[in-house]
Amino acid sequence: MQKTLSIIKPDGVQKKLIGTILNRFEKNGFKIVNLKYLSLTNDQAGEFYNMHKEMSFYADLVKFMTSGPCVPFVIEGENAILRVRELMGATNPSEADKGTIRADFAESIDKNIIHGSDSQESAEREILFFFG
Ligand code: 3AN
Repeated sequence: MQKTLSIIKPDGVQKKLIGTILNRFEKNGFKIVNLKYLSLTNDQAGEFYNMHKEMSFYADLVKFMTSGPCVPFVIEGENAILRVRELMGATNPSEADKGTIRADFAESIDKNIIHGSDSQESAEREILFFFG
């Protein structure tokens, strides 16, 4: 059993996809074990993505993540970290496999609907970040 952190990003909330996305995970056998609806401040978004601080897309990423409310949630299940990322699809939706959340709903690499922790270490850090 593993826990991982996912976020329905501002574009997902704006497009009224909260229920659809949570259902994707529930129907694939996962449990949602914590959830919030909030707006990130600049400082919070900057800290959450601090590993990307040197990247050209960092400023736009922070701007996008603070552009509206988002829904961070904790998913629990077998091999959750990897399987959640499989259900999300590739970072760039044009490269995401058919039937994945990003292939079905995301517009572009910078507005890509959903986040999912990429390792055990990230999952622990990110769950702590949102849920203490
Ligand atoms: P993932 O969310 O698939 O783990 P990361 O961690 O590499 O992807 O990137 C974090 C976020 O930064 C992505 N979800 C996306 O919103 C944004 N991002 C990543 N690469 C790019 C890029 N080349 N151009 C614009 N935004 C990007």
